[in-house]
Amino acid sequence: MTTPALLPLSGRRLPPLHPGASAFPHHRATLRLSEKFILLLILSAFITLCFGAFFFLPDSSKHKRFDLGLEDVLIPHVDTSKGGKNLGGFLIHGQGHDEHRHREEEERLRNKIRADHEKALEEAKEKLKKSRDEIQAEIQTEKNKVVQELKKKDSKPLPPVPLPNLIGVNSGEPADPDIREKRNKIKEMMKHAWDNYRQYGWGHNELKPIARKGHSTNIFGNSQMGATIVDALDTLYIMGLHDEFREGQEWIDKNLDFSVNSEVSVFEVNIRFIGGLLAAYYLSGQEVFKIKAVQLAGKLLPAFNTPTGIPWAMVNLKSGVGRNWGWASAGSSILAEFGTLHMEFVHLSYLTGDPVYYNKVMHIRKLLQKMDRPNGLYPNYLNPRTGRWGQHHTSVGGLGDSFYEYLLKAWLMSDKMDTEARKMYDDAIEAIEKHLIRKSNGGLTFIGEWKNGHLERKMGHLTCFAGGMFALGADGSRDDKAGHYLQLGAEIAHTCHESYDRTTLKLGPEAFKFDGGVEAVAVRQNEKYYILRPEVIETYWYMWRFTHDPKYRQWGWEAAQAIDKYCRVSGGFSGVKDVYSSSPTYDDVQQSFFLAETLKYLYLLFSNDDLLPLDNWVFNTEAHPLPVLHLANTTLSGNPAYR
Ligand code: DMJ
Repeated sequence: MTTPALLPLSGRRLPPLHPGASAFPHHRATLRLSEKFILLLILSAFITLCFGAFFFLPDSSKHKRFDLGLEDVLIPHVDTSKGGKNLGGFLIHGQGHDEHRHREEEERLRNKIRADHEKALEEAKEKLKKSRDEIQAEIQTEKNKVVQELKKKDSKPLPPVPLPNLIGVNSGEPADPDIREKRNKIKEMMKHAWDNYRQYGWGHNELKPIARKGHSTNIFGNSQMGATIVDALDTLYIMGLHDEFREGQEWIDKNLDFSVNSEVSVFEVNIRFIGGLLAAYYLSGQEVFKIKAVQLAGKLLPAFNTPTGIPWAMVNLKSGVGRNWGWASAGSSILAEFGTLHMEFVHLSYLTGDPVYYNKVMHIRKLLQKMDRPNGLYPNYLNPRTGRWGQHHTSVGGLGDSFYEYLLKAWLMSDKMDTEARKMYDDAIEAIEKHLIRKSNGGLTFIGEWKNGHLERKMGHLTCFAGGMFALGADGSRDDKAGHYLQLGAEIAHTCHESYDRTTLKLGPEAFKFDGGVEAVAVRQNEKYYILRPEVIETYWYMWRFTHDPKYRQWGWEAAQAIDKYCRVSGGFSGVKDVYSSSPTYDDVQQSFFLAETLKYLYLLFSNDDLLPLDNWVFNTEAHPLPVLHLANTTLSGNPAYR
């Protein structure tokens, strides 16, 4: 027999008996006081158990009431004065006759339960006889019914708005046969990426091109939202891949459903889904994309319910509950995330006539304007509860990048009317030039990161987009420094090209240093990967548009060839883990931005400038083109900012 463990309330074990001692040392007829005490203890525990069981056993009267829905048997009442019996709040009337009736009812109940069970059993047997495909088809039909119902509920007609000037959506054919061939090669790469996703990952967010199956990450939540379809649509459209575009449209129409219990990144869903849907709408004129974009935007709005109006990083599309990334400094929201909503939200207000979206992003802007900025720089972290900065880290790469981009693009997208945004951009860029931009010993211009009071001489692949941004912002810059900013863009493009050229695969690493004799080279193993990112090619394209210097097409072609040689596999395109290794291993992910951005920028690089001209279109940070809005001519009810 084992000694019963005696646990006092505090949870601490009582001191053990001395070694070799029994818990019941004297088995004599006469019980000593301590033995009596133990027996008493056991007896009282037993009584407590019985007492507890009496109270906690399920109340059968409740079961009748709620599980079977037989309200007709039990009348909710508490008045026992008329000879009724009160059973847990429900009253059964009369004794003799009523008892008989009660027995009959019980019998009826039992029969009903039996009959229900048998029916359920029969149904289950029938189901099992069906093939897997038949069962799946039935589930799909049910799902479609629900989707149709939801559609009816959600698709309130939107007010008609004057469409902006949508020019250059299907032109750009180059006359030069060599350039045409290159452009066709990029289109072929797009087809390879799409066809394999179509075959192996359809409806999933992304593709694993080696395992040949769907892939997803936490930014998309836990449901299949077809991120690659939505992200790729406008690229398919401008490349003239119309059958593929229609397939995508059909999937979106039938399957893209946002009433899912899924926690997604507000930023990623905005730039990839809302941006992608809006661009597809403007290019093709198909209403379904506009309707879906508006439905989705409505699901993101609860993320703004914070004490400051700075949105959470993530929101559950069903419950509307938001929260921030666990890794972010002191529960902060991220500058590049809450600061990269403006373009899409302005378009949403424009298309719906509802100022709610516009007000949300303008509120963020106003709040940021009021805040102190260390050295004129915007830190990457801001706490949405307190409205205070988190760690004073500043970056033009990850965590900061597209905030600056959207200030400039807000101005451009408003047909240069939004001068407040332009001023914020100019101020920010001046501080960045002063504190973050340096020349390396070897003469390469780089943009470092501000961390804990000093400059880290490291630049990310993400930061390379800034070359294009400087060039795009050159025209209209303060003190007429257009030439200076175009030159800065060219220097960043050169540095980023070097980061590609100094690798074995001629593909750029995730981050590269300018320190201790190292120039534009990754040092840490976990910074040597290339995941099909677009930023360097994006900068080549902007520089090409503004300068027509053939070197940018040359550099873009080098990158395209390297991607085709080292990232292409029979099941699509994959990222590589080490750009300095001659036998690289794959990460087995075909990112949705490869189709949305990398291939689109390459295609535009080998197209004429009349395809999506920059005077009429502004590209969001995921390369989705949105038309310039001549807001001065647009009146939005209730919003003075639009008048
Ligand atoms: C894209 O999703 C967007 O460009 C975003 O702004 C940051 N980076 C990825 C691609 O690298």
